Amino acid sequence: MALTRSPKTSARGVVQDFRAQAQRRRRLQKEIGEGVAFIPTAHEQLRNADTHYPFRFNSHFWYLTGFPEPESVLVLTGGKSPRSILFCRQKNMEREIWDGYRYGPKAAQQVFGFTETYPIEALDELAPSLIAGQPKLLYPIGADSSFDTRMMNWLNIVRGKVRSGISAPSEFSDIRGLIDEMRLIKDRSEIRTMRRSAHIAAQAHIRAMMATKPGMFEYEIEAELLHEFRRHGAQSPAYPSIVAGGANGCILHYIENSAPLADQSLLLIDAGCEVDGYASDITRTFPVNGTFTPAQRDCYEIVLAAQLAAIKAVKPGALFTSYHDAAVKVLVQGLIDLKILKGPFARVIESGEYKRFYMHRTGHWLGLDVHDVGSYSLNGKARRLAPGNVLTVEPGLYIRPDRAIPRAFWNIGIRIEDDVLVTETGRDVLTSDAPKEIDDIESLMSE
Ligand SMILES: [Mn+2]
Repeated sequence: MALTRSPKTSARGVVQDFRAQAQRRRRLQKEIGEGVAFIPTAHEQLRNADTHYPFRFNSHFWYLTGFPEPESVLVLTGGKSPRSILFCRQKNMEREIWDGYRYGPKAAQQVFGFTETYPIEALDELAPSLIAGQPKLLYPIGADSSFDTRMMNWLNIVRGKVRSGISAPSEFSDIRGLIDEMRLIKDRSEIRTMRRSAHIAAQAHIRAMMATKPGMFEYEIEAELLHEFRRHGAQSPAYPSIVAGGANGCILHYIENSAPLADQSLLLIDAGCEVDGYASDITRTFPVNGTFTPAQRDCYEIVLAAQLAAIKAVKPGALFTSYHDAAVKVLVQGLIDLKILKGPFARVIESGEYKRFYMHRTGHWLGLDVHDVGSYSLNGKARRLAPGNVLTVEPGLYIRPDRAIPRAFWNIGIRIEDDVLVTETGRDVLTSDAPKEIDDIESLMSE
């Protein structure tokens, strides 16, 4: 029964360890210095009538706590006597019978290692005293207008006491900036979870390839993905799965997944799962009937060569933009070779003409958010990659019907996407279990 399980054991029966989160809090407290930071989790969101969407914690809050319940706020103070304080829901037998286990402040303090915990109802009363005397106040400014309003009320209560010798903060800063910077470099515990997320998603793509036959519907393949995610313990997809047959593959964010799969067409699947908060993000494109047509093969080989060149450009010290540039060069040369674009090469690059067929960037940071936090540039210049960065590498080609282009190329939409960890010496492709070489795909699909 849910009410009696040990608070240290997760719903999956795994004994949980929150030392990594405690260590992140200590690092952030050092960054904060003299000051106080408030980091609330997400709100529960209504779906319709009285039904909620499944609760998903705020990623920053989760990164620093691992605490899964709504109605929780983390407060950190830095300086000489740092405090880490959690405000959370109280135990409530009645609600726990209906909705499930709640830690309550006492168990939360013991399991998660906070210095203090209080019921969430005490926040309005205690917040002004936590703010008083601090020179600096940090919180996610503007992220949630109801929290902004509460924060200003607490601040004004402190300001109202200035004549009695209490000082109010004069410096205000968005706490997200400091946490974003930390989240860019994944620690060992994060890398372990991201490998698991990547591995499960790769298995799902293999299963989709094996299940696909002409005449099936896109949603049938989506169901295979979802079943594979869930049966390995992923809590949910990391984002709505894109299962796009034929022309739908040229719609970048196609999520209807309602069309039948035609013989001789391609199927583009962009799908990843979320494991303990961490996203994987894989795209594979393969022929519905298991064999590439010559035109599909020509285009696929270009995208694959572009992706391999881009992956090679991912290494510590390289500019973030360099792997995109590497992919574009291969794609442009390929399109010129196929006579879909007219050279010279330098002019096509310069004019950006290729953007008709390749209109997005080659990747993004990956982590707790599928498009993870962290800036891509510093002082107006592209950031340099560092060990611990995780990013996606996902070039593509999308050819819509156009009388200037041979009909065999129409409605070919191809993207190949892997998740890549930057290491001390180069890179580690976390999603390499999902086949992408033509021979490997065709032989898997002929089984
Ligand atoms: Mn992606």
